[in-house]
Amino acid sequence: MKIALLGDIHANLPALEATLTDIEREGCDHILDTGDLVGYGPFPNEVIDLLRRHHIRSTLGNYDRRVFRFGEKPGKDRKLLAKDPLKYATIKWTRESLSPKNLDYLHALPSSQQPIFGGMRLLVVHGTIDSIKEGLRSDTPEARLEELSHQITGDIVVCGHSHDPFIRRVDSTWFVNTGSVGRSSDGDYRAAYILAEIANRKFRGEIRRVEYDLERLLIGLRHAGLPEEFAAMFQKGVHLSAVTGESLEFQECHGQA
Ligand SMILES: [Mn+2]
Repeated sequence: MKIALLGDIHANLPALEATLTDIEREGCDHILDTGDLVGYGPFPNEVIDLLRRHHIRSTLGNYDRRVFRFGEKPGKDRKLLAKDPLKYATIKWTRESLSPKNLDYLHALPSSQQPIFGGMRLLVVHGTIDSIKEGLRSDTPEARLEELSHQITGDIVVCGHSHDPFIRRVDSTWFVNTGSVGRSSDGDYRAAYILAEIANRKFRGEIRRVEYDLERLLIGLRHAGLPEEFAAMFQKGVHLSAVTGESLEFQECHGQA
């Protein structure tokens, strides 16, 4: 049985479309999503519509949650604006752009899923069972994974959030991070997902990277009037702080000259 494990799409429609084409070519039986459907990208409605059309089972991510909570507590929103104006900009824009139907869809996403495939129990979360915002990485100490493995009953933990794809095994538990379909941060703009095979209680996984139409994404960003830093982030495949750090550095150098 082939299963595609993906997540952190972040409203990047061209990346999701290219990934689904690759998944179809591989002939997957199921697709599971670790969440963060929206945030930063200019296609939140299109991404949710496509996921729904393909009956992809999504999990709640921290951006999904922040978007539907936006406006609930004005003090919290003001705090976000002061601390992280770019994050605030994308949350506000996404909230205002989403159709009521798709906002309801985000609201109804489960914070975890526990499907069983080929006799193996999966636990799908955005971060970890402890926190939606805990990002497991390829270099997360093994002791932390061990600790988490003792808290669960599953055979395979499928997570996202860190945008750092990996497949690791600690004792008898597999930890799989899907990486990010829409907003990779390892310097390679391409989409990432995991192609998994489960048979006779055996798991095998492969990290896939998929090219997509970056230009179409950049045009979408411009049309939406989203901050220019987002375009640089997607284009370079880096974390947002890397491009804002760069532009600050540039301004400083410029100032001195
Ligand atoms: Mn996240």
